[in-house]
Amino acid sequence: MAGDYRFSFGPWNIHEGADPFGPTVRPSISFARKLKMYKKLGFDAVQFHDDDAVPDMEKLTPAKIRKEAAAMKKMIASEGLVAEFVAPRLWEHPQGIDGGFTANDPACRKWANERAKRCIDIANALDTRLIVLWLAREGTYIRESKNAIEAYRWLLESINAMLEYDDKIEIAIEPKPNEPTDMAYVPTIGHALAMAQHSVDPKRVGGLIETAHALLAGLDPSDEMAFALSMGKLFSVHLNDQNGLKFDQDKSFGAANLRGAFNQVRVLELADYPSTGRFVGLDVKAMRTQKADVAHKHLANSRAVFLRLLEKVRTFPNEIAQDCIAARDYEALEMLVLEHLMGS
Ligand code: XUL
Ligand code: MN
Repeated sequence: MAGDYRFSFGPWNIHEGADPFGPTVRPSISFARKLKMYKKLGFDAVQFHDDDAVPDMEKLTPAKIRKEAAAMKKMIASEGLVAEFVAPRLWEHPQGIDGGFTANDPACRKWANERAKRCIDIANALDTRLIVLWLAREGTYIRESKNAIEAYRWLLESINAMLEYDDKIEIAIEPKPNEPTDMAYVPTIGHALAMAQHSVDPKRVGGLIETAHALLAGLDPSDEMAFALSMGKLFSVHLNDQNGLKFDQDKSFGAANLRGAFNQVRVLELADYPSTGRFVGLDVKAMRTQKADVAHKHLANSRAVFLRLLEKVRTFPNEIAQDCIAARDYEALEMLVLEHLMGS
């Protein structure tokens, strides 16, 4: 029972297992084969980086990029899938080495703004209005290397340029406090939504909240979601999990903190998230130890955990909870939650 929730993931979520300390451990799976896995795993939409949709786009003219993106649209449609969003992948290109939108070199900033326009062209061809900005290298390794005031202004100018390039697109900023940079700009949803309000079209700028990113910022993911939901600004989520303050783990949803996962499902349900028409995105990685033929289980498992927790949310004894709240007996409420999660 999926409720009315619809799920998405990105092709990078089925991967070869390389990490900073070791090479790949599984063979690559072609994009066409990955697409065939989506429906079987219970997913309806594909999250794209611009160059997932149009590989080698830097070598192509804008017209050719649009043509290849249109071919990709046909390919996903033939599998019964839609595109959820497109995100400009600035962080792998040499010109994005110091960040793109906030690079000190004006030539790099120009490149990033042009690339963002091509990303919008791709989104149009894929028939999605949503652009995700994960601001990977927009930040610093050492604080003195940039003027942060100037950098935030450049970032806003880039967001405005995107909104002005296309009056239909929506931008979801995906905050993350660190990694790959030491200190990232826009580390929380509060920063993202403050920028949104200062843009030329605030209603078209919102956020995508990833569980692990909120945890890395020392914040509660469900409250981060609630903050955006209270303003109608939660444009997507990246559910996953994170075991404490370390590298961005992208563990399966609920794997480290099942109660935390319950609260994320609860807040989405409280806001009737499916009625917004938005997708529940997952951003999960298989463990490096996983063998190739079972390196997709983390996706189906994360979705299954979401649906089990949805059942827990929907069967939660709300009346008893209200009595506990009225009596301000939060110890009783705590036990009620734990008993409910453990089952009888
Ligand atoms: C990085 C991350 C990205 C974005 C998409 O931490 O989460 O995969 O979600 O660019
Ligand atoms: Mn993510």
